[in-house]
Amino acid sequence: MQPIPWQDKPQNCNDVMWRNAANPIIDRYAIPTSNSIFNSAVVPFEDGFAGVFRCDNKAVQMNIFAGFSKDGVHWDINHEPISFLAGNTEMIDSDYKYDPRVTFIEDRYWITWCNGYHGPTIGIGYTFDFKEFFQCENAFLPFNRNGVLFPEKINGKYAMLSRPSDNGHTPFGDIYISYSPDMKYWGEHRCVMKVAPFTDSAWQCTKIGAGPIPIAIDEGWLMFYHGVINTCNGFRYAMGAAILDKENPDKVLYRSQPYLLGPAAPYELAGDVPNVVFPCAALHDAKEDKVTVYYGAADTVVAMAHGKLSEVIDFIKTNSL
Ligand code: BMA
Repeated sequence: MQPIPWQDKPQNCNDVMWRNAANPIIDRYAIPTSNSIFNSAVVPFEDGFAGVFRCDNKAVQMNIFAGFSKDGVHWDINHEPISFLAGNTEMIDSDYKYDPRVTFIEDRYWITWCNGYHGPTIGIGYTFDFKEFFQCENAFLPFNRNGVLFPEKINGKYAMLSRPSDNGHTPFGDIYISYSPDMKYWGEHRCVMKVAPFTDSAWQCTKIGAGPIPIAIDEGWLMFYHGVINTCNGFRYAMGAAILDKENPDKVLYRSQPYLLGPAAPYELAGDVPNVVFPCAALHDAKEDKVTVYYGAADTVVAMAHGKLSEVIDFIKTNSL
């Protein structure tokens, strides 16, 4: 397996997570049709990496595209969007696709995304090779966003985080978990985590949503997520993290009171939607004690942030809400 993309912490940096100096690693115009490429997901694949990328075109239509990389930093993104064959159901409508997540479970790569079906809900698909893709039943009724699968079955069932929402820019939102025996029928919906009180942790007081696929650690599941505050100039999206119980992930063990990464770099502060840090994927190496998060910046480009796994976990525990 390829080493995960990494850069050591700059000497003058006191933060737990730091930005890659080459950010943004994917430019908004990286394919001929794109207006912006952001909120995208990557996984180890063959002798490098593969990913599913949100590329909005210049008509500002949202769709997802496959891409490949040897080192996780330099990406070749297909110029045509993913076209799906019927998976575990007849072909279902998809007015748009955005904010993909990807994980390998058992024998294939599963993809979830925000699927346009009479409004946003959670679409599911799979691929074995990132060439041929299959679309399954939507997981939930509209409206829902931020569907994020766990990378393995929990108590014998597939598990997915999601964030019930509205048809617009949703001024609310908590994280729920649902279970499925077969990736088709979802139930046993439980609340995982709600927004924080304004006076305790204002950056996550308006809405929260799961980010990358949760990472299995000794303490439970490490879940990076985005938190939003509604300011006089609109929403501001930052990244925090929580640790969920391994067997019962609707139980939150720790949750970061301060954010781990907030909009501060120029490419996070300015773009099509200013002040957005939106994590959708993470690569980790437990032996090397490394985690690299991929995030969309200002709804325009893709960037990376790095941290020592043990330091991130320590930070969440010692700065827990
Ligand atoms: C959310 C989604 C994300 C986007 C964010 C900030 O509702 O649309 O794709 O990054 O808003 O605009």
